[in-house]
Amino acid sequence: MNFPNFPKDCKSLLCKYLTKEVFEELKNKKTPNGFTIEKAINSGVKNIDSGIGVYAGDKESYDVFAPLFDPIIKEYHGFEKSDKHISNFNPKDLKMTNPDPSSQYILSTRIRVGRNLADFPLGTIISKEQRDEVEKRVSDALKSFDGELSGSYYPLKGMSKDIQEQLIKDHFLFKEGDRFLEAAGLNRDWPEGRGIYHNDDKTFLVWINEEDELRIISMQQGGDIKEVFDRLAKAVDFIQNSVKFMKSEHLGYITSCPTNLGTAMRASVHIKLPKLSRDMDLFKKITDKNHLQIRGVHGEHSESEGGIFDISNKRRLGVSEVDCAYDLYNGVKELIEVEKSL
Ligand code: ADP
Ligand code: CIR
Repeated sequence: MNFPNFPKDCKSLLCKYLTKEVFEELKNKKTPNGFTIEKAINSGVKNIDSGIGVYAGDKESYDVFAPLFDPIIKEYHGFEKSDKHISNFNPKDLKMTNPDPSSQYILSTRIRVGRNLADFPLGTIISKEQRDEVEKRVSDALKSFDGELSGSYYPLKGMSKDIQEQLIKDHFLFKEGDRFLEAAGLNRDWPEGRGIYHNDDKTFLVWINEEDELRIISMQQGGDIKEVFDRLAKAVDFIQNSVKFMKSEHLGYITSCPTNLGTAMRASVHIKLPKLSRDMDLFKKITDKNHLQIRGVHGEHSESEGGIFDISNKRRLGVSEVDCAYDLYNGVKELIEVEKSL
């Protein structure tokens, strides 16, 4: 592979940090699973509008290709090589009330964590047989849930298009044909090995074999961040009793996209801010100050609709799970106060 040519206006972290020198240093390297720099950068090379543009193939990718991953991790999470990642997923340390008790602004709250299994490569290079094995191990583990979290596993293969589309529209299921994931190798053999587990109320869900092997999700209407967090903490604790997650001392939970390392947690609200969103500079100033990201209402790379935005924590590494939830809480409180004042 030759050094890729990025257009002048390319804003991805890939094109910022993939210098000719870094490329020369990495171009002949391989991880034990055979992951190469060509595979790592393909998504950002094919999608020049990427924000980041790189994916990992296994835990070792983050060491073998460190000259590219390290500066990206530093810029995205503010996490230095010498920093330590310390986890705290203890609900007792999250003390907060609902920031919008009358549900005037917050429509819904969702918190997810990404996880991958310790014994397999990441989805970018996993084989079909390995992916099927992940699906089996995880869906079997989920069968032992009882009470509020008990539910059923619905494989994507065989699901009717109507049901699939409704689940996507209602924000419960991952979308199909994402071009960033496609170029990263994450859509190979679609829909084999993919599926969704959920309880009856759809307040607890697990996506299997999308961008990460597991996305464990807690969500509900309204703005009770703590209730959503507590449910997720309980579920994650339960799942890790039966399956071993991929983890590193330095980078926390290992995920295919470097933006998800560490806690792999994205805590978000769908929030209606019709006045503030007329002044996007002010809106961005508040979200930047509070380490928050703005997404559209159908998730990443989607547009906002009707003044409703998806607001979530941006940092996930070098901060704890409790910190991620506080980032969301503090930011949302300020956004609501400003919206009220306008
Ligand atoms: P992820 O959070 O898993 O990285 P996306 O940004 O693609 O991925 O979002 C996945 C889905 O979750 C989308 O349908 C999105 O609308 C939905 N979602 C995210 N946050 C919320 C929320 N607070 N309330 C309801 N749905 C949400
Ligand atoms: C991009 O670079 O824009 C995509 N590869 C997504 C990056 C971050 N989002 C994610 O991990 N879902």
